[in-house]
Amino acid sequence: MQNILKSYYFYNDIEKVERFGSGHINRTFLVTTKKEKFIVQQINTNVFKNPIAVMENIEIVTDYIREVACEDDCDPERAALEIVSTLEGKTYVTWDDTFWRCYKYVVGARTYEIIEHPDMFYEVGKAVGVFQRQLNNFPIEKLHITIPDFHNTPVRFQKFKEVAKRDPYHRGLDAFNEVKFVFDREKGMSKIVDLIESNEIPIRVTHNDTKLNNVMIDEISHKAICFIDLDTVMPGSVLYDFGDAIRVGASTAVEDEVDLNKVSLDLELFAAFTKGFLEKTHDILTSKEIENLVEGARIITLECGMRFLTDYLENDVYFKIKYPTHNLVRARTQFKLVREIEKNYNKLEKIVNDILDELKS
Ligand code: ADP
Ligand code: GN1
Ligand code: MG
Repeated sequence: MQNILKSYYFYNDIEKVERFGSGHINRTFLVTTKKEKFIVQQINTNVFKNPIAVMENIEIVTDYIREVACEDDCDPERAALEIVSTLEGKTYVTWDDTFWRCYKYVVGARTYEIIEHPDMFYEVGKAVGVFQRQLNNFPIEKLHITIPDFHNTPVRFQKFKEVAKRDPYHRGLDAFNEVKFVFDREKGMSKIVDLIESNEIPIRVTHNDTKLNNVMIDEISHKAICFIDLDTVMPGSVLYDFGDAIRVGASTAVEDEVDLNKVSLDLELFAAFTKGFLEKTHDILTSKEIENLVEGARIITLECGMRFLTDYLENDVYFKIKYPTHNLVRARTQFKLVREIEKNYNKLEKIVNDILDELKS
């Protein structure tokens, strides 16, 4: 770690280094100096096989947001994540086989694991919409595909099926109900991929990981400042960005809640987010995209649960865990939410349509 930190101009001013955040992928440290704070991260190269491509994507997207796309309601100082270059002027630093980077800490803001008030989620909805708006004219061909088929749900299902059949760690019996839950929903899993392939919905620049703890929220105003964790910015479908934010933010419990009675989908939160999101995007999205927002939430929640379950069956090689059944617990909460979305499907679609009618009137 010393060797990494020595690559940065603030090395001699460092007062404290501590582990930080609750992301499932990277190793994150908060570095406090006399004057400023920084986030120093070891990129997970098991997940990101080409970290240089990841950094190139982040650099061009954040530069674009700051320089081209920051509208009047956006503070250019905090509009986008800011990479801190090394003394040699590089966006990353390597040591042995490890790969590191540094960001400025977004001042006066923090992340949340659970929404505390509908107004807060309305602001997050606006932030997902603003992100989409800001990158609407971004030259998408400049982006690297850093994880192929990241949100290709049928491809994820094939992987799940193969692992479930092989059951290499004999965990399948403990997860019998969850494995069945996924198999029962094979039909319909390819809806978004099919819409993309038939050109019925467009490919856009998307974040692909819009869960709540990837958005910085102002500590005083509770407005959403900017998205962080831009590792998965890639060409994709806006349906996943909408859906992934709903998956976490409209849930009444945290992603790894053990007591499933506490896990449900809060329709008021869904409405608050959707209102903010559509206010910013209704004029740029196609009607086919808007028609499929609820399906986007259902599919991404199912996909995420299936990914947790696959990882459980594979003995936890992808997501960080705190105890042996952590991934199984996470899969269960996701499947409870899928059931909730299925149960309330018509109500959710009505919420979307009512908001749209209001915006158009
Ligand atoms: P992971 O890919 O592991 O989720 P993240 O980039 O999301 O990694 O970082 C983990 C956590 O660290 C975030 O949820 C957030 O709380 C915090 N964090 C990351 N970057 C910043 C930043 N620039 N400013 C403030 N906090 C940050
Ligand atoms: C991971 O990195 P983090 O914790 O923000 C994962 C997402 C999942 C999410 C589930 C690169 O996000 O795809 O939806 O966990 N990121 C990657 O909480 O796989
Ligand atoms: Mg994260």
